[in-house]
Formats: sequence, structure tokens, C-alpha cells
Amino acid sequence: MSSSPELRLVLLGNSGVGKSAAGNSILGKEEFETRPNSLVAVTQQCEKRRALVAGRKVAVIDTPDWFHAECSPDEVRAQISSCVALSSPGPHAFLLCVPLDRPARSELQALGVLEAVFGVEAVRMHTLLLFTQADQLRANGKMGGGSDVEAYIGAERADLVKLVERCGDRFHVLERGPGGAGERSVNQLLERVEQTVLEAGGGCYSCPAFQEAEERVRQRQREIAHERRGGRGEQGEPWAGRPPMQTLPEADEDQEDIAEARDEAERTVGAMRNNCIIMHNILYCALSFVDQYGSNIEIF
Ligand SMILES: Nc1nc2c(ncn2[C@@H]2O[C@H](COP(=O)(O)OP(=O)(O)OP(=O)(O)O)[C@@H](O)[C@H]2O)c(=O)[nH]1
Ligand SMILES: [Mg+2]
Repeated sequence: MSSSPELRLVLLGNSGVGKSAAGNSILGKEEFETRPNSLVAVTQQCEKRRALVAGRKVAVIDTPDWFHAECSPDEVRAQISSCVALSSPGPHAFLLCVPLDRPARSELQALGVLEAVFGVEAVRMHTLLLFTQADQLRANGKMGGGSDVEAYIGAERADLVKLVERCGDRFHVLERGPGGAGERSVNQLLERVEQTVLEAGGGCYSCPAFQEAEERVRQRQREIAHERRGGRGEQGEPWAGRPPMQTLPEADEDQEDIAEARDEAERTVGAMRNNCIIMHNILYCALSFVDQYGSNIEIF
């Protein structure tokens, strides 16, 4: 395994836009369930999966469509809590998936919700638009004679240009296709994410919600360690006081235990939404934002 730090990517967007399929492309394996033309949302819970992609450790957090009108406040809170805990101590990039083969209607508001929930800097510095369905666009003949998607966006898609500008000109067209086109596109995406991280100062995104989640995850990780060791003192834990996911010189087994305890801690903290003050606050912000946009907003 690579010793470089893990790159954490959060997939966001409306149902059916291709979040899970993008996650599978990035990881190079079918980890997330996808379904064509589904009338109901396929992904119902946030899920995290990992892979080594072209020498990089990558963790992808797939999310349900929590911008959706039918989600109750409790469901939205649960999804946000889970997303925050699974991407703790913070994602390196939020990837907002936007399909190219239809007009962007609610994505601008989605960026507003992201800002309200995670802070302005989350969009300004750490959000990248991930354009999906480029092959469909070509197949439907919507690009005229050209094949350059970027030229098409610049010339014909004022709706997408607005989104791109809002995200600091960060976007990537995720290509599928034979002959390694998909892999090349994923590599270019990861390079773009790394560039984004550098431009943002070199680290992952952080805000009080992620800081609080990280504290809770570490606390829970200590408790799990304590329980697994039959209640013996904290001094015996191989990972006491270490940063998350840090590798240890000890046996592989220890490292696996640490990773397992960390994963379990992230899952349980994600489900502990009712006693998390900051998560209540971010939900409150999100819902006030939605109130403000009222009926103009298709999401929620
Ligand atoms: N041709 C083509 N199909 C795509 C592309 N991206 C996604 N799809 C297909 O679109 C369908 C929906 O994709 P999903 O990844 O399940 O969508 P999702 O955003 O995860 O949807 P929910 O889980 O319901 O929120 C699947 O059949 C995918 O294979 C793409 O770039 N090109
Ligand atoms: Mg999905």
C-alpha cells in the first residue's frame, strides 16, 4: 500500500445523476449499487469504500440524494451526520455530479445548500463539478458535429458555465469508454483533486462540524479499543494518541484492527445525530436556506 495520505472524496448530487457509477469508476470496481432509469433513489445510505488507484489511497463516500424534496428534516440530518462522520476529519473534495445530457436546474441551489451546511469555503475551495453522461450527450447528437465537451459547454451551456464559475472554475468531464479512456479520465480527475488540495493550502476541508465529528470518532475509537481489550486500560491500545489511519510498525493484524475500529467508530458516530449540537446547527442553517428559497427550489 502507498504510504501517502488517503484522498477522501464525497459524491453529491441529485438522484440518478451518476454518483454511484462515478464512485465505481473512481475506485475501479463495482462497490456501489447503480440502476438505470430507477424511479426511486437507489442509494439510501451514505457508504464509504476504498481502493488504491494508480498508487494513491482513495476513499469515496457515496451519498443518497439529500437535496431531494421528499426527505424529511430527520432524514436530511441523518444523512449529513453520516456523511460528515464517514469523511472525517474532512473531505479533500466534494464532487457535485451534474449530468451533461439535461439542463442544470437545481444545481445552483444545491451549491447554496452546500455553503449553508458546510460553509462558503467548502464550495469556493473544495468543490469540483463532476460532469457525467458525456457519452450520452454525444450519442444523442446534442453536441452538433463537435466532440470537445469543454468547447460545447463554453458555447452552448450558460447554465453549466455559471456552476463552473461558482466552483472556482473547477470541473472534470468523467469519460467512460473502451481503450482505457475511463481510467485516463479517473487519473485526470485525481490530479485535478490534488491540484485543488494544493490550491486550498494542502489539507482536507475542515469546519466545526468536521472537527466535532473527528473528536467524537476518536473518542468512540478509544472506547471500541477498550471494549475489544476486555475493558483493560487505555495505555494498552496500540493507537492511543495517534492520528487517524496512521500506519504502525507493528504487525499487519494491529493495523487491520485499528482500521476496523476507525471504520466502526465513523459509522456509529454518524448514527449518533441526536446529541450532536453542531450537526443540529448545520441542519438548521440548511433548512433556513431552503425556507429562504421557498418554492423556487426543486430540491428538498
Ligand atoms: N451512459 C452513461 N450512463 C451513466 C453515466 N453515469 C451514470 N450512468 C448510469 O445512470 C444510471 C444511474 O446512475 P447511478 O450511479 O445509480 O445514479 P445515482 O446518482 O447514484 O442515483 P441514486 O443512488 O438514486 O441517488 C446507472 O444506470 C448508471 O450506469 C455516464 O456517464 N454515462
Ligand atoms: Mg447512488
